Amino acid sequence: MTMTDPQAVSQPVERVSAKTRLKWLRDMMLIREFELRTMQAYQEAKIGGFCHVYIGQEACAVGCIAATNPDDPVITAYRDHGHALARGMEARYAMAEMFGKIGGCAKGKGGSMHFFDKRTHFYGGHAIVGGQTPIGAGLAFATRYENEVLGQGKKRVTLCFLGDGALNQGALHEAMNLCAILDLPCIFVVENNRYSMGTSIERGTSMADDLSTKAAAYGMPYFQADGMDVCAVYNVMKRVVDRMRSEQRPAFVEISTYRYKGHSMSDPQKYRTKDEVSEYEANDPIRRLADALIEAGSLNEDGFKELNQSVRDEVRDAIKWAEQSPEPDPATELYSDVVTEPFGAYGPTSLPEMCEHEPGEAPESP
Ligand SMILES: Cc1ncc(C[n+]2csc(CCOP(=O)(O)OP(=O)(O)O)c2C)c(N)n1
Repeated sequence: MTMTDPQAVSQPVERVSAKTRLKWLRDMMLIREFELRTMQAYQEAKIGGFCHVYIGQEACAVGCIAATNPDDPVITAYRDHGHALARGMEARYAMAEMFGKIGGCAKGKGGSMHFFDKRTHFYGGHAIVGGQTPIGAGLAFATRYENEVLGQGKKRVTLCFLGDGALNQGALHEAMNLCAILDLPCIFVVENNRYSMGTSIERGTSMADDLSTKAAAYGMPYFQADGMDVCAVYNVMKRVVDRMRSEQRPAFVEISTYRYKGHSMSDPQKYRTKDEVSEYEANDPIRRLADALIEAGSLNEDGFKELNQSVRDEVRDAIKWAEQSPEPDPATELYSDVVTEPFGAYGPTSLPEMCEHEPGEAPESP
């Protein structure tokens, strides 16, 4: 069985309307502007904790998410602002979350790395490298269970984004194995930005020049996309998503991309040269799409400036809203939204024994 699917990657470019591509351009520009202003706010100490920006990788989130239905679950790691915005989270909820304010998507309790928005089926935002992958498998299990056992809902696919650094985490391999043996419709999307903090993929990952081997180990079809081209990402992902929706099994996609900024806000970036960064910046996904639209007569420089102004206004509004949003009140917020054991505080009773009770029927306190 060939793991790569040359057909899927060499098929002619799908026709996407200019209107849709203009929307993708704006979505990418919004993420870029959001991240630039985030960096600024972080430097002004308005944002605390860890903060990882997505600048350079915008085409991955936008192209992939465009290929899904709005109720397909999406989950990712800590570099999550771009995915959340691409999924439709409003910039003000995202920014207020960074500011630790009550108006944030997680009431300011999660911060930059822990965005969450059930309304848009965006399940985070996870800080432990690879930690999101078993949860992605669980989301895929839930959708199949809901469809096939409960007879509710429809066939859905889960998009589980991860960085190349997560390729070497045990949790990912357990998740991939489970998805393979249980036929779970989870698409593992590796955003290969070539670095895991300061470690290059060549130094940290076996078979770095052929990640299809990782998919082959679990019998998953493997696909590749150019992450600096949103249309290319969409074209590959649309086929993968459609195919996995009907086949209801897992797949593995590698998207080649690059982050222009450091790993986090405190990264001196000694592991790469300025020339290397400039080389990727010269192939910028936003400029690339804007140029293609201009060449096709669907956009002109004035239209581009207008788009720029509208995303600036949206992010400025988000910052204002975040600044004005109150701090969470510890008296009410410290103990709310805290998940405890389903039948009360965890005591000496073992969980399997507790699970024998019908839901809602609490056992005697131990
Ligand atoms: C289990 C675990 N080990 C180490 C870390 C520290 N850490 C945070 S981010 C990171 C690098 C991950 O790189 P990658 O998966 O390539 O994602 P990227 O930052 O490139 O998006 C590491 C090692 C962590 N958060 N969790």
